[in-house]
Amino acid sequence: MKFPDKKYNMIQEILEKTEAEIEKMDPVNILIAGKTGVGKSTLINNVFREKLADTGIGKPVTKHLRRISKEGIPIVLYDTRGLELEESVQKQVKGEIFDIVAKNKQTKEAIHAVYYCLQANSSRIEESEIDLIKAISNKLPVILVLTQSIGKPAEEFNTYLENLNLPVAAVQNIMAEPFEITDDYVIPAFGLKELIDKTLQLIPKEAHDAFMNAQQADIERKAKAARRWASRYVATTFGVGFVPIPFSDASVLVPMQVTLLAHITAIFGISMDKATIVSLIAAVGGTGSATMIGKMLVGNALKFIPGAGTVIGGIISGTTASVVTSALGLSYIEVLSIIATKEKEGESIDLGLIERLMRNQFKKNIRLNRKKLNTKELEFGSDKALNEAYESYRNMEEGEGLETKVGKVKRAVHTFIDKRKKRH
Ligand SMILES: Nc1nc2c(ncn2[C@@H]2O[C@H](COP(=O)(O)OP(=O)(O)O)[C@@H](O)[C@H]2O)c(=O)[nH]1
Ligand SMILES: [Mg+2]
Repeated sequence: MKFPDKKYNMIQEILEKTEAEIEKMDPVNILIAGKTGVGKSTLINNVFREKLADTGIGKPVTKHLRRISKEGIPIVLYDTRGLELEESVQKQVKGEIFDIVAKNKQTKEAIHAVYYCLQANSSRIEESEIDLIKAISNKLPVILVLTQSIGKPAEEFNTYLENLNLPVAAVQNIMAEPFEITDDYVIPAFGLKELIDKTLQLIPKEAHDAFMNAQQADIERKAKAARRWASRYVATTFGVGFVPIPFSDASVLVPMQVTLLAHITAIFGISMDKATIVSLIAAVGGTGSATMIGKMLVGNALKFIPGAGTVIGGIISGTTASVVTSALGLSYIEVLSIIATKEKEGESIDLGLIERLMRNQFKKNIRLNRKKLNTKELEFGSDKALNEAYESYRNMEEGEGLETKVGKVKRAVHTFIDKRKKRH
């Protein structure tokens, strides 16, 4: 393991390692088929990060197929067009789909699954489309995605489809974006988490990490995947073989923590810039050299452990190291979940609040892990922990709002008083 020197820049290292990890991932490749206007782009923009249909690089690979990708997101999407046109064009599209499936087979761009989109308020589908669905299903797992699903019409269409007995792998009704019927009657979005679940069941295991990174419809699931990996990493790193180290050498923990944070960022999949990482690390360890960050992290952690008997004679045991590191990982995942949720909803993130939240969660998780370690092996929190983190962030936001409101009122009152004074 590389021993970090004083100039070691933890943040840069985390960013570089994360990028390298994502580049190393084999992308997940999905074909999205369906007539123009059914909701393919809306689906893509809501299931995957960064509004991929709008912001991704779309390259026409054939006349009717567009390959969509974006740097830093390990996914390749193939979007079709022209299926609504006359039969001769439909035949071309069909031919192009099969060509690309055959061409990419056995390569890194082999298509893993197909979302075949049909509008759920249709009454029937044409023979040619039925043939196409059957033909693709022979080669690849197809999920029939029934878009813009609304109540009864969708139910009737589902019954009609069931009777057709198509050889598809799964069917999923969705509403990718809230649908406004009137100003005060809105059908909320639904079905995307289920679509994520069904997709994960159909694509190969090797593509799971990439898919998890790219999707944004199920943030809890991202957090779970990250926790599962982190818990294994901490257990193997600080398990039986861990040699106790002197506190003054706490910086030897830094490379492990960099690996932890970089891998979490990579499997979580988040569009995060340097400023955010700086805030998160600064919150728990400062931004100085590795030696300093290492000591601060451990030092801060020890402060939060009531009656810490762990640094006997200035030695950090495997237990202490794993408490500190797992608390770091857990807090990081909780905060990433909040950042990802805000990002998905297009809301801004307050870095100051994020920093405070990271510190609070770290404190909380140190205590939690310590208690758990006394009784059984290290266990990572549940969705309850995640919900609590959301709750604290929301409270913090509201708290801020209240303060500024109070401030405004105060200022207004003073101005009023000042004016009156002047008048008299
Ligand atoms: N509210 C809402 N509108 C949708 C949804 N899906 C599609 N639409 C509407 O249908 C139009 C066409 O969808 P689009 O995604 O562009 O279809 P594409 O041609 O298959 O890519 C959009 O402009 C939306 O107005 C949805 O889930 N919710
Ligand atoms: Mg489109």
